[in-house]
Amino acid sequence: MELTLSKYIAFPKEFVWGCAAAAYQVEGAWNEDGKGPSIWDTFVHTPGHIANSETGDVTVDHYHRYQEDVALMKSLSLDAYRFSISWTRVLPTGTGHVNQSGLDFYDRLVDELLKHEIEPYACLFHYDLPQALQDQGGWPKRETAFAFADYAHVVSERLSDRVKVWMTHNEPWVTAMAGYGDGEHAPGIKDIPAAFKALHHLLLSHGLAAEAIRASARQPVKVGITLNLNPVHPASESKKDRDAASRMDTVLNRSTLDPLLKGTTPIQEFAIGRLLAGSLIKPGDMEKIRTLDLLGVNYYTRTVAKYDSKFPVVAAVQVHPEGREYSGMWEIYPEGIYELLMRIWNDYLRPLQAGAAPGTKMPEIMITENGIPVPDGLDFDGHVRDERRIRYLKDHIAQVHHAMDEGVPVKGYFHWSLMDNFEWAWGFSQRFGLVYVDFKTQKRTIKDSGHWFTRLIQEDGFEY
Ligand code: GCO
Repeated sequence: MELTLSKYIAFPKEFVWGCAAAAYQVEGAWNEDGKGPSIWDTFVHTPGHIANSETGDVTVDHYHRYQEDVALMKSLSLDAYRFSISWTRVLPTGTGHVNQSGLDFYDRLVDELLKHEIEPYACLFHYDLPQALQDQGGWPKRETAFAFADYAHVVSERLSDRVKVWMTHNEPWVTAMAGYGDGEHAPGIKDIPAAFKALHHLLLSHGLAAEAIRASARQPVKVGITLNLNPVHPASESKKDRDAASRMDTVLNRSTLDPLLKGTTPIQEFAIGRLLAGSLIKPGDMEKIRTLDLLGVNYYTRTVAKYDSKFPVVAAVQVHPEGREYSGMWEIYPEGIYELLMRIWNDYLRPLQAGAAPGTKMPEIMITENGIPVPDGLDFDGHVRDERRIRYLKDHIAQVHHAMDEGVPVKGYFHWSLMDNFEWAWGFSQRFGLVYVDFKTQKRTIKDSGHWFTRLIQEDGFEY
């Protein structure tokens, strides 16, 4: 009989435990109180883009129910809440006229969080570009980066007396590649050169916004970014597949990590990059991009890559190995979060430990998203017995702890997500919350995983 000795996994008292969400996915009120249309409002109102033609018009109505939701966060004992700000609620056309009612909502939300001793982590951008700016070219256009910096200034001026931690972007790679590359996300454009231009301008806008936030901040602030990162494994040990995995890693991971943490870009390793680099990257851009107080890592799964010449740029395709466990969207691969943290530490952060050159101070590192979509439901007694999510949490948080044991200074973990919400092209079909939402009645019910997460936070650890 195999004896599996359980062990207690303990975290430092100052470790930050939180949940993450995003404006378009939870707020609703898509056209209320002066808010302008974003590309997601346009995208979901165009038939064929979203499963079951669902929209975020109302979603979980956080705009009106934020006090109830903050009380839920308190009951979960969260230390922090990572939310995003809707650019068009603040600047309806992206530039110019400031909608004070929009800023007032975020004022109220921040005050409610602080009243409940929950630290606000404000993310300025989570996919929802103002439609008016997309009409002028969107992220493939360099001017958009400067408009973003102006937006950052407006928000920082209003909130930075209370908000100490700022993320400029959520997953710039997804914004660029899913929005302008494969078109799965808004604005639904399929143009690979445009996607690479968008990625560079998104990273440049991070640097410009960081300057703007710091310039208008009314107290010392941390400015970070959150990146979607996956360890990439070859589908076989063949040279073709190993080379395919290396190319996939360059496009998926190094395309954001290198500029932000090394001040270089690997895109010239590809023909498309060599074609674009000269006109796209202006003198001084890479220095502007290389500024980071906090690196947020969004981890869900690994990528298994197989050589396939049919696929442009990387000549590789993601495959899904047999015999593995899958959730509603991905392979479940807990060791991947350990592998990823070790890679970031060894390849990017530890070399900065000395903090030699200006602007190369080693940033803090946090897990800013991790979670699993499973088809939860209410049992007869009103409970949501989401054991799979509890197992996912235990396995992944144990791997984070393993990386910390190996010296990686992880400072926090944010679960994706607080509540079930609108999962982009998947509509409401994928539930990620620690809190179950009946989308018809808006009734919130804390799932068993939410109760487990609360005990973890209160006890700073768990039996594994
Ligand atoms: C992302 C986003 C979230 C998603 C979550 C689950 O990583 O795509 O940050 O908006 O909802 O990751 O897919």
